[in-house]
Amino acid sequence: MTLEVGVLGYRFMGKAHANALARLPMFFPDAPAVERSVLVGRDEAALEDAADRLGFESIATDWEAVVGEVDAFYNLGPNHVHPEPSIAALEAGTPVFCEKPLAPTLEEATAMAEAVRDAGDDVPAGCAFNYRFVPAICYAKELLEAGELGEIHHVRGRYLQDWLVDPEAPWSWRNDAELAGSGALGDLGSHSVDLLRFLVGSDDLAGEIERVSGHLQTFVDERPIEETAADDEPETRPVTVDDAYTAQLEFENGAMGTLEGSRFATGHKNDHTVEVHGSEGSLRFSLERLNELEVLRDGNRGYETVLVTDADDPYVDHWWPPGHVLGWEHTFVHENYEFLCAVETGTSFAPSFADGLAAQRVLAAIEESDDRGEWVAL
Ligand code: SOE
Repeated sequence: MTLEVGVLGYRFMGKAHANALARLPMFFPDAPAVERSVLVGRDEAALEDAADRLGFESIATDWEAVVGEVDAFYNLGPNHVHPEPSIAALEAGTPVFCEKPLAPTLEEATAMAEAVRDAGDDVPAGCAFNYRFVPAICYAKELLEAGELGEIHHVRGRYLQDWLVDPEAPWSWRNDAELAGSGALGDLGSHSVDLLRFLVGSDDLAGEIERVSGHLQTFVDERPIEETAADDEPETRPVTVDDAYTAQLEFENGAMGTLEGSRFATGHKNDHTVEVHGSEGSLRFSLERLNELEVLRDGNRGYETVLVTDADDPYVDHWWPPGHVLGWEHTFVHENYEFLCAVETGTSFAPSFADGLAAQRVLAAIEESDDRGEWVAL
C-alpha cells in the first residue's frame, strides 16, 4: 500500500521533509511506499514551482479539502497555522506530523493534544523534534538509561544562532507574538527542552522538570519589512517576542538544569549543545559536530570522543560505512521513517503531541516566570 501524504508548507521545513521522503526508498527499503501527493499553500504560482521542485503530484490552496483525503498530513507551516489544520486532520482520523513548537500558546497545544486523544490510539500524531534522531543522541540515551553516568546532577541545553544580530535583518513571522507565540524560546528552546526530557526525563534519571526561573530579552524591537528594506525610510514592524532567553530548571529528582538560547550569539550559526553531569560520568553533544559524542565514564580522567558511525549505531547501517559521517538533513530521514512506519501500523510515534505539549508547558512557565520575576512550578 502506498501512503499518500499531504504537506502544508513548502519553504525551509517543506524542503527538509520532502528531501527526507525522497531519500526513504533508496536508503530505507523497508519503509512504507510514500507518494508526495499534494502540496498545500496559499500562493498558487509559488506552489506550482515548489511542487515541481519538491516532487509533489498536485497542489491545493485549501487545507480543509486535503486533511481528510490523505493517509498522513504534514503541518510544516508557521506556528500559528499548526492548531486548526492539525485538529481538523485528527478529527478526520488522519495521522499528523507537525513541526515544532507544537503551537504558539499552551492553550492551543493542549487542544491539539486533546484532539489526538479523541482520535484514538491508532492515529499517530508526531511533533517533529528531529534532534532525537541524531545517532549520537540515541547513543547518549542508551548510556544514560544503562546507568553509565549514575545519578544525574546537572543538565545544560544551549542553542545559539546569530541570524538576527543585524538590526536591519528583515521582520518575519518568527518576530511576532501572534504568529509565533514566542521567539528564540519557542523556536530553539523547544528543541532543548524536548532533548533534555528525551535524555534524562525518565523516573530513574532526572524525572520531569518541576519548576523554572526564566528571563527573556528582546534586543531589537522593530525591524524593516523585506519589501521596503531597500527604501531610504523602510517601513518597519514591531518585534513582539524574545530574541534570547535563559532559564534555570529544577527536576523531580533534584537535578539542576540550565537553558540558554539566542538569535544574537554573534558567530554561532546553529550551535545546539547538550551537556549532562552525573555521579559516574558526563557527556557532551554539539550539533556542529553531530557525529560525535564526548563521554567521560569508568573513572577516566578525561572525556573520550566517540565517533558514532558504527554499523550497530542507530540508523547508521542504512547509510554508509563507519566514519562516512551524516548531516543535519539525515535526522529528518530518520524521523520520517519512524513516523511513516507508525502510520502504516497504526501505532504510536514519539515525540508525540503529548511530548510537544510537555515542552510547551515548560516554555509557558518560563514566560510566566519572566513576567512575574519569580520561580514558577509546572
Ligand atoms: C531556526 O532558524 C531553525 O530553523 C529552527 O526553526 C529549526 O527547528 C532548527 O532545527 C534550525 O533553526
